[in-house]
This record gives sequence, structure tokens and C-alpha cells, in this order.
Amino acid sequence: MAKRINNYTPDMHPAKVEEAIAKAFKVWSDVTPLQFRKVRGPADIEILFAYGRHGDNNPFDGRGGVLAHAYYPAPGIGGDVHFDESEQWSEYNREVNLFLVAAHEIGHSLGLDHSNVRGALMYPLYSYANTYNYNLPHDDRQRIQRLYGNVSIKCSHEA
Ligand SMILES: [Ca+2]
Ligand SMILES: [Zn+2]
Ligand SMILES: [Zn+2]
Repeated sequence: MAKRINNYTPDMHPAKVEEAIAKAFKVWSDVTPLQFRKVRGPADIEILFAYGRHGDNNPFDGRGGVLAHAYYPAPGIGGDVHFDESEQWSEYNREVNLFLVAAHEIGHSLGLDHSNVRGALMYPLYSYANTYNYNLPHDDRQRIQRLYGNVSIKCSHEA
């Protein structure tokens, strides 16, 4: 799958944005056969930061409330992830952690809807979790593997 970051939030160093987003994709590619590659042109999953009205009939609401939204897999805007630039994005446990929200939104990009399991990444409410050595909760792992299958195991059987 092709991915692209269209613009960057001024809240964080661009390298930290790259890092958070890459780590968010890795959450899903670690447990499925999915592979994400960076492209310059149109991508399946395009990521952008925007204030208020941003051209998709889904305007953001300013600080607080909705932090981001994503579109289920489809051509065009399908799969895309938009972050509300009115939020204060962070690589730390301050304000809103970009990695955690990105990982949740990419779950939607891949076709997952919300989970009612508390503590699941796809639970609809943001809550901070340890982002070092982040472990995808069991519920999310099961649900994404139902869609895409498990990681392929390479065996070599030699006599
Ligand atoms: Ca908001
Ligand atoms: Zn949008
Ligand atoms: Zn969501």
C-alpha cells in the first residue's frame, strides 16, 4: 500500500512527525502481511493536517472534540487521514500524542471500525498509553488479522 504525508504540523519537528507516523504504520504491518511504501504521487493513505473546513464536507471543530478522522478504504479520499491542526500535537504524553491518534486512524484507513473493548486502540476515546515498545492490544490484533491475515512465516524445509 502506498502512503504519503502531504504536510506537517508546526507543533513538532518534521522528523518527529515522520517518526510518529512511521511507527503508527508499523503497528499494523507488524501483525499482518501489509507493507506500506512511501510515494510522492497519489497514495492509498494520504495524511494531512488542516484547520476547520478543509474541503471534504467534514470540517474540524477547533481545539478539543474531534482530533482527527480517516476514511475507510476506497478510491480517492478513501484511506486518507486528516488531523485537526487546532490540536497541539506532541511526541510526548502531553496534549495529544500524534503516534497514538495516527495508529487509531490508520486502523480506520485499513477498514476497522470502532471497538467497544476498553483499552483497545480502536476504542473511540483517546487515552494515553505507553508509546515506548507499544504493544497492539489483543482485540485490535485479532480484528486486523481477520481482515488481512497473520504475518507470513517463512519456512525452509530442507533435507
Ligand atoms: Ca478538534
Ligand atoms: Zn477531513
Ligand atoms: Zn476512530
